[in-house]
Amino acid sequence: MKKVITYGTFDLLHYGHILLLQRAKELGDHLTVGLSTDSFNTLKGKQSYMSFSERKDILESIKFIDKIIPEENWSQKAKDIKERKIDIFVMGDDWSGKFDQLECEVIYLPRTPKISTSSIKEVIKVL
Ligand code: C2G
Repeated sequence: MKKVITYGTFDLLHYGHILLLQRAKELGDHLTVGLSTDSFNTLKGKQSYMSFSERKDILESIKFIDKIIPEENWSQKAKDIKERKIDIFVMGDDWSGKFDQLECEVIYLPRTPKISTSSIKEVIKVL
C-alpha cells in the first residue's frame, strides 16, 4: 500500500485545498493529512479563522482522507514519515525545494491559481 502525506492549515477549506488533497491521494492508496494546530499556526504567523477542531471536523468529512494527525511543529515531518512508513510527501509548489531533505519521494504540485484563504477573508470583509 502506497502511503502519502501532506501538511497544512486548511482554513476556510476551498477548492485549491481540495484539488491538492485529491491529487495527493491519487498518488497512492492512503492519505494522511498533518493538520496545523492553532499553536503551530501562531508559530507560522497564521491566524486561522476556524479552530483546529473545526478544521479537523471538516477534513474528517472528506472520504478520501484516511488519517488526520496534528501538525505541531516544523520538525515532526521526518519522524512522521519514518514512523508511519510514508512513501510520498506532497505539498503545493509554493513550498518547492523546502522539504527536499525528507527521506521519501517528495512531490510539489502546482498550486491552484486565483484562490487562497486570505483572498476569501478579503472578500468576506467587504460583503
Ligand atoms: N494550496 C494549493 N492551492 C491553493 C492554496 C493552497 O495547492 N490555491 C495548497 C498549499 O500549497 C498547501 C496546501 O494547499 O500544500 C495547504 O495550504 P495551507 O493551508 O495554506 O497550508 P500552509 O499554510 O502552506 O502550511 O508544514 C507545512 C505547512 O503546514 C503548510
